Amino acid sequence: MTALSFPRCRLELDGAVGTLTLAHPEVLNAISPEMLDGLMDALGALEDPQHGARCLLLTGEGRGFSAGANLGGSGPSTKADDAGAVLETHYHPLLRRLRDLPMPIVSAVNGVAAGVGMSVALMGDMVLAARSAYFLQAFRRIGLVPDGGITWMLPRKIGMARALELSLLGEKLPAETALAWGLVNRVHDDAELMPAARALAAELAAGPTRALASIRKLYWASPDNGYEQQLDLERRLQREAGRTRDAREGIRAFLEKRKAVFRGE
Ligand code: T3D
Repeated sequence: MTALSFPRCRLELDGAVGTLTLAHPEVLNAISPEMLDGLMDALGALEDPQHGARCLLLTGEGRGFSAGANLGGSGPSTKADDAGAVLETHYHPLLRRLRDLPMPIVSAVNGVAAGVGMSVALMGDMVLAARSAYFLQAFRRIGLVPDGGITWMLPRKIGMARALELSLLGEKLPAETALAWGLVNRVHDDAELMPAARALAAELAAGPTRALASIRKLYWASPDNGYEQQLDLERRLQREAGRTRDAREGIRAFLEKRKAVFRGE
């Protein structure tokens, strides 16, 4: 295993799984520009081919996933003229990078995911939550509006009525309710969360990575595409997938009645 440290986060590379941990537990991993720079650098290391990572596992250190933007130090309160500036300079590049990552993302929500911390947690293609975890649209509690792409994502995942309710009332959404609403994929007993998340990440990391990356692309494109555009995109990405070594191996393995061995090529 290789462990790499970055400002307010760390990346552990174990086989083909890269675990990226938000690491500022004293403030429930509240996100600062420093942490955002660290996360960008960590993603750079994750994508470095020499590490061979084929799945990202995202989680938080301590009892929280993230309490959203760090309200101390250089937080929004110090930017009365433009509380959104850091979105453009720091958050949006990170979110776009996660959206475009050429490998699947598993989020393990180990505790509270509040404010923009909830936006980051929900960047997981598969979101697993500890039974004690909860989500919180904290923004309205401090007189701000939801950000980090959440007003695009929430209505698409849980419908407009529930999205508005969460954001307008700013009440806690427990993990079990998030599961019932389709916001998370699985809820695990707290002690079981990380073993389950690691097992899922390892399974995805052993998959046909290029096809999985294209599947991510298809679903990210789907909400904004018409049916015809989506058919075209499927056609284009299928051509690419069909040319991979993994597709040749997958079909050969099926015909030979054995388990395919994918290499992410
Ligand atoms: O310019 C921009 O950045 C714009 C972008 C804005 C995006 C946003 O995310 S805005 C929303 C920011 N987040 C919040 O408003 C949530 C604030 N936190 C809370 O409401 C509560 O901490 C929680 C409900 C999340 C958890 O409550 P609890 O009781 O489990 O923990 P706690 O005691 O409140 O927090 C533990 C410590 O973390 C505490 O420090 P202390 O007293 O032990 O020294 C607390 O102050 C600190 N902490 C928690 N959240 C933040 C924080 N410190 C800085 N920033 C935080 N967001």
